[in-house]
Amino acid sequence: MLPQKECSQPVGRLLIEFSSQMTMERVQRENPNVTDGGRYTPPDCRPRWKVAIIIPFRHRENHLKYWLHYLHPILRRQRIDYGIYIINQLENCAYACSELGEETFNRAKLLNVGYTETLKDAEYDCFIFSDVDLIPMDDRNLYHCYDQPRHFAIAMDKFGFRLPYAGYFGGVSGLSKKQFLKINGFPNEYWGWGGEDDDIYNRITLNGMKVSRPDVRIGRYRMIKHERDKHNEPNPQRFNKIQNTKNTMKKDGISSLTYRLVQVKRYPLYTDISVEIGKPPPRPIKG
Ligand code: UDH
Ligand code: MN
Repeated sequence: MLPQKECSQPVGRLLIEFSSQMTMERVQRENPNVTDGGRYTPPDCRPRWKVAIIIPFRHRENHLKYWLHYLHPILRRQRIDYGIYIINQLENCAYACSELGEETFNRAKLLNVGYTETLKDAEYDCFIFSDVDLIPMDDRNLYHCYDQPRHFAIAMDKFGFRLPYAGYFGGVSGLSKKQFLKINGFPNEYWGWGGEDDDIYNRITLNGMKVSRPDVRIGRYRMIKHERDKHNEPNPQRFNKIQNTKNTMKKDGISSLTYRLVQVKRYPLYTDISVEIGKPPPRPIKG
């Protein structure tokens, strides 16, 4: 079995831009060797890892086109054995189907769902969790797993191509199955924007692991510019919650995950896993 390094044939720094119009037809035309559901296995070598790439998702169809346009060729050059999955947060239509009735977004819970559901599809042993709007600017940033949990998106344009703080673990990260289970997966109780990535970072260090990162010249990313989404407002509880990871991580995680699978749909370049994940508990009323 050849190690991944010898398989991969990266070209280095890439030109990433979002000004040209992108269509799914074009992306499909340009990626004929991707098989149904967004799967690819390199024909010429046997990679060490089988990688599920998991994207938390709601109403970002335009970003997804660019993501697929850039990532499929990169992953192919990297000789990754992979499948692409978007985990789409849907609402329970028995109660509210309108845009207005939509519940708060929950990124980390969707990622837990992704872990569980992709394992039903194939025997993945490596899970890469990527925001839909983040594109690597260098294909030497290899999308597989490492000895320690990996943080890939260390130098994003929106943070001036630097790590915003030492414990930052947001954007794109990757854990082997073993590493993921060791930290009981991700928290399910972070509703709205922020904090969940810091909680995951805490889980990693509290369990005696440390984060591995690429060289800062290689871990560069562009984020597609966007406004804050509706129903993903900053979570005011996040500062308190990340102080408590030590107490919460054993009960809140992959071991306590509940959701309702609505549908799994295989498209040519990705698999759509649509789920209902509920809503935040009612805030206690202070008297
Ligand atoms: N996501 C969705 N739909 C949503 C919310 C989030 O798909 O409604 C996913 C998506 O994969 C996204 C990720 O969750 O990339 C993270 O959310 P985000 O992109 O909103 O996070 P970011 O840190 O948010 O980029 C910063 C808010 C930007 C406000 C800037 C105003 N100028
Ligand atoms: Mn974003």
